[in-house]
Parts: sequence; C-alpha cells; structure tokens
Amino acid sequence: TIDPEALRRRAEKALRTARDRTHTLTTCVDEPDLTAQHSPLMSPLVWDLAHIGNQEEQWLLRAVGGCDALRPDIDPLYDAFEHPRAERPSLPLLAPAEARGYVHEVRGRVLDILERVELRGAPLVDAGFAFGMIAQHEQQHDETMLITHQLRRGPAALTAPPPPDTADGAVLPEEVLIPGGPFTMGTSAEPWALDNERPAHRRLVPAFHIDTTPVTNGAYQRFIADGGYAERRWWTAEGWAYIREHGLTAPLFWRREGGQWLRRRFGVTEPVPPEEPVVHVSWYEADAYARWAGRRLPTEEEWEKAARHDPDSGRSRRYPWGDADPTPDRANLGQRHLRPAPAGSYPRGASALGVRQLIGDVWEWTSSDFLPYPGFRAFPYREYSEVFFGPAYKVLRGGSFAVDEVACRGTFRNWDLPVRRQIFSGFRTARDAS
Ligand code: AVJ
Ligand code: FE
Repeated sequence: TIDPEALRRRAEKALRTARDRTHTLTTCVDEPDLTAQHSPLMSPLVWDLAHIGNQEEQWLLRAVGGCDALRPDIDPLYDAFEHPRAERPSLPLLAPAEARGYVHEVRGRVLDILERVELRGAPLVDAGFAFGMIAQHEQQHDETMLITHQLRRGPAALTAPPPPDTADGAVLPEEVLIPGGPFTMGTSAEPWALDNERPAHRRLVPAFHIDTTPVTNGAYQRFIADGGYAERRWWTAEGWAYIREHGLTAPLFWRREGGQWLRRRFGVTEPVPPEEPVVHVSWYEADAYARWAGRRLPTEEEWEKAARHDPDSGRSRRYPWGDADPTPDRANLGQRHLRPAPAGSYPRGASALGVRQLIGDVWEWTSSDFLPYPGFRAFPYREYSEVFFGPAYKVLRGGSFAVDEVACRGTFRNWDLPVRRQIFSGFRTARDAS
C-alpha cells in the first residue's frame, strides 16, 4: 500500500501533466483552427477540450465528489456515443473561451475534492483510481488531438526536438527467441490499470521469434519497391479490397517525388528517414508486409510475453526493463519528440531478452482481435472497453511517442479498426520457433 499523501501528489501531478499538454495542443492554433474539422475522422479540437472537462466533471465531481452537475445541459453534446465525429462540428458546442473556462472551473473543484476524499475503500477511489483514469482519459485525447494536428493542413503549429541519440553501437540480431512456456498476462495489481487489462492470468505461449525492433521505413520501402501493393497474394481479401478501393500505394502522408519518398509531418515535408520505424499504416498493410517477409504479426499474448516476461524470475514485469516507471532514457513517450526514434534506440529500455522499443515510438499492431480476458468485469463503465469487444477491432500495444507514460505500460491495450492509419501505428513481425 502507498502512503495516501504520496497518492494524492501522484494523482495531482498526473492531472497537471495532462492539462499542460492539453493547453499546448489547444493554444498553438487560432480560433478558426480550433473549431474547424480538419478531417471527417476527427472531432474539432474544441470538442475534445470540452469533452475532457465533461468526463472529468462526470467522474470526479459527480461520481467521486458527490457534487451536483455543473453543466448537465452539455452532457449529450460531449457524449461520444450520441454523436459520431463527423457530426460534431454542426453541434452547438461551447466556443473556445467557454470551453477553456469550463475545464478550468471543473479542475479547480476537482483539486479541492482530491485533498479531502479518502483514497481507500470503494473501487472507484481506491488508490486514486478515478483520478488516474481521468488523467489517462485526458492523455488519450491529447494523443487524439495530436492526430488532428497531423491531419491539419497549413504551416507547423507544434515543434519539438528530435529524440536523443541513445544508440549504443551494438550489432543487434534481427530477431529474438522467446522460449515457450507459461507467463502471467494482464494485471490485478497495477492500481490505475483499466478494466480490459484485468485480471492477471496465466497463458501458455509456445516458443516464437520476434523482431528486435519495429519494422523501419527502409524495410517497408523494399516491400513497396518489390510491388507489395500490387500483388494480391500478400493481402487478406478485406485488405486487398480496401487498398484497391482507396488506391493505396504507401503509408498515409507519404508521397513519391523525383525518385524519392517524401512525407508530411506536422506541417513540414521531409524525405522519409529509412532508419525510423514505419508509422501510419493500417492493420491490413502491416499484415501484408509480414506475409511478404515470410513472417506474421505477433499475437497480443506473444507481444506481452516479449515485453514483460523475465525468464530468470519467471515473473511478469510492469515494463520491458523492470518495474520502474518510464524515464526519457528508456522510452520515447509523452510528445517530447514528435517522431519515433531510429530503430535500435533506447538500449536501457530493452526487455530481459533484448527486445527494443516495445514501449513508446509507435503503436504496434498485433494479429489479435480485441477480446476480454477470462474473469473480465466492466469497470467503471461498459463504454470504455466492453462495447468494443469482438472481431471488428484489432489490438495495438506498447504506446507511441504521442502517449504519456500514465497511459502506457506493459499491460496497456489499445484497439482500432483494421482500416485505420491516421493513428501513430507501426508494427513488428514474428514467426513460430518450430
Ligand atoms: C482506447 C484510444 C481506443 O480514443 O477511442 C477516449 C480511448 N475512450 N475516450 C478512444 C477513449 C474514451 C479510446 N481508445
Ligand atoms: Fe473520451
């Protein structure tokens, strides 16, 4: 058990870190850019802003604090299930100044509640869960807003230094053998783990090989140059239909000019760097690449075993490197750098068996459908995970440069439709050991 004062400070810091990022993402463009819809796939930035405040109001002021609703009238506007993203610009949304005032008002009251509520007992407050959940929710929308920024046309609004050079000069093997046997998947101990990560359970995973690093732009270019997008045999039936219908020939934001690949990233066009992990590919493209390479995507349990299993102790760690929280020398997280680091970076973030960059850089597609673990219980609301379980959604693991550490760990599960590629999605490949 953690000292209640330390828990309060941790919750306060997580909320503050999220709000600082939200502030940057919603003040770096002018009013018309906040209320515009930059892509039918995304909400206007000002919707995300007020939705962040509305979720915080519902869970921390009303559910935890027992307060009356501050703005019950706006609940339906910011309910993600009532209005699909494409519809949101036509709603009577709060204007930017009103939205800012609203989230500020909610936060002030939340900090008062955090000082007086006992962070023990009922599952919603135990170990500060609801505060952690809301910090994660805001950070997830900060990633969503960064995607909106990437889709936005026009000059750069955000800048960040490139990732530090952490390469250790080691000659890395292409792949790492993960021995067969049981391991513990999921968690019952991590206090702020969300419902879909629970409970911890044993899984038998046969031996397999997994790429030491995510697949790079250079490797992906060889797939393109080899006619990967033109050859039916690498693709599933759905994947082939999808790339044909949309005329896809490269990752999103790439363009061929003068014999080289260029891409637009946060308002700047640059040559595609061959050593960086590929990003903005759909599950269909990741799956086709793996087949072309004579390999396959890892399953979700293979990914988690590679990331957490310590063969010496037999236990599962919180992160590849151990149980300590992420640090800037171990993983590229938190929008500190607005790009993935070159493949092979972050030796200090390697797993027990030497797999690198499992946490941060790019989300990694797995072959698995998004399904509940044995013993799953929806908490605290069915709409977080449960309504998405089934074959429509594929699981992504490991977080990206755009995810904050509060919403990223060895057990964290993300999911999306296999057609999606505006997200910061990459992948690595695997093969059976037999
Ligand atoms: C877990 C990233 C799929 O953004 O749709 C945000 C997170 N849930 N608000 C999403 C979420 C409710 C969710 N993902
Ligand atoms: Fe949300």
